[in-house]
Amino acid sequence: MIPGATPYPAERAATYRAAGYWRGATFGALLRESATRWPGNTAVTDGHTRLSYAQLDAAASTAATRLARLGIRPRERVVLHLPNTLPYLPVLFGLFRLGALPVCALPGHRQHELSHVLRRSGAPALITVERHLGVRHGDIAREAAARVDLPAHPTHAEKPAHPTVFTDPASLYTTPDPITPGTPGRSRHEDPADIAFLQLSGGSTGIPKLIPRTADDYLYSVRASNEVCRMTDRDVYLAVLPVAHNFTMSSPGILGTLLAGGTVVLAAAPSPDVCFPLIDSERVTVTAIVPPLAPVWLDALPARPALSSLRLLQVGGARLAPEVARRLLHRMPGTLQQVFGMAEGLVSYTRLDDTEEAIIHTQGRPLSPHDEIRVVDDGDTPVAAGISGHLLTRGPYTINGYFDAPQTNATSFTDDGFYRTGDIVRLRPDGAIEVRGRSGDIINRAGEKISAEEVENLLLSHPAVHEAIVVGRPDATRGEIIHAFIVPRSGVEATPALTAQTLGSHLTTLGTARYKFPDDYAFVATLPLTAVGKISRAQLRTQLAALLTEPAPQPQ
Ligand code: OOB
Repeated sequence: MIPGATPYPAERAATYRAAGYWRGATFGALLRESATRWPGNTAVTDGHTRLSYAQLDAAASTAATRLARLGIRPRERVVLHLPNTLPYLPVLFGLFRLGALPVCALPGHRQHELSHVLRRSGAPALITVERHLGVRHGDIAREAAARVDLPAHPTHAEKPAHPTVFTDPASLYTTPDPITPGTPGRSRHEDPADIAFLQLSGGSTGIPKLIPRTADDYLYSVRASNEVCRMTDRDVYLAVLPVAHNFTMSSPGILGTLLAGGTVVLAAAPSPDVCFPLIDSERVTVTAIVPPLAPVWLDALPARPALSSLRLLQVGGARLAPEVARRLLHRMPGTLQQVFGMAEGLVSYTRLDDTEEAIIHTQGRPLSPHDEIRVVDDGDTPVAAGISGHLLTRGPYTINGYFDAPQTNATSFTDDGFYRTGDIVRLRPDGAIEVRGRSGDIINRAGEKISAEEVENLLLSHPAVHEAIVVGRPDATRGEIIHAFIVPRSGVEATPALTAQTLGSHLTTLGTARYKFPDDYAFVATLPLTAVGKISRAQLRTQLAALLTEPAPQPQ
């Protein structure tokens, strides 16, 4: 196994193989098999250009060959920082076929996040586009790469000192390649039991953590998701959220669609004016959104028979208010499905034939009969049935450790291998999960997971900031927004030296993803402390709640 990854214990691995969950298939082989069964079906389109399965298969092999010629080697990590555009799939599968490990960065990531991810993964290369929707991704990536030093190579003195940035992903597969014909669908470098790629977590320790997934575990979750969602070769899946995200990638997402022989449609943006015409013109049957998009889509809902092809609308990534769920169920065509998942593994779905009550009020049941669920109190003791507690889980597609992070792993996993999800849940007698909140200092802003500590560290790097504490504040549309409490250095007044604007510019200079910027600031003289002298986020949240419920001062 690739160093830095924590393998599944042998006994559990044997159980998952015996149960037929882990079948020894690889990502490269998945695409080859679908291309053999459905060569002429459209595999992927952005609404303009189409690639059939045969074309996508050939494009992936061409990309694998070109990437190898560019110096990428099996087992090397390559950061993929691509928006939802056509090249995503040929490049992703090209890397799989080469036996290199894609590291799926989110399109919203900027210099700060990308440099961390490059450093942590040891990736010698990053693939992005020069520009997309007005953002200069190429510049961002080059700046990120310049911040990262690659270890000197013992024999190749001419090896680059920093990761290499590629900004023309389409050129990796668009013109025919003489070496391509005959390229095997499954490369000899792809090992189904070893790490095939890395996803990123929102992170609670200040840096995005790398989540190593094997083809065995991931493809099992995709196959099982296809069963739950009843995917067939007639399905058309609209990728609204970034393809890099676990929800879009695998629940059942683009991989489930490709496994079933269906068509993936890539949306350039999640807005109704982009997505609704695509749903109608491509006859989309399944799509997935985050809760904050639900009211936006509902408000824009045109008269029927528009969107009439939709049979399944999935909502997940953050808490869906029951009232919004009810409106979706009654006003959107097709069935509503709540999806509670995490890039670390566990995915829970409401089933297509669940009662209306369960679909509105629960986050469904775990995907696999072998998903082990524990709900425990602060001391790791299981709580009584029906009581809320911390959700711990392990199973056939949940990781056993973050990549190369022994310290984090010591606290994020129990001694017997359960992952501490950080979610507070209640288990109903019917086995359904109700997500009540989070225990960690993660802010869930419109489905984006933001580490309070990470934003605090960024704010603290401003010379005029003495202390910075960031908490989530309830918000009607986005679930939570980011509220920062700032203690200026003595002698520095909040204005003009330190304002929301100067801190915003500071975060921009650092290259921070926009979604991590605080929505609101409070400049204060001191912060409340806990009994042991730690800054009390809990107390700040209470202060904030009191502040928000107080009537606004009336003008005299
Ligand atoms: C998905 O994955 P991540 O890794 O971005 O975030 C995981 C966390 C969960 O631990 C939970 O706190 C929250 O996001 N979450 C939900 C939720 N779905 C995710 N909280 C309440 N209700 C839900 N339905 O977000 C993800 C991965 C695969 C499928 C779907 C979502």
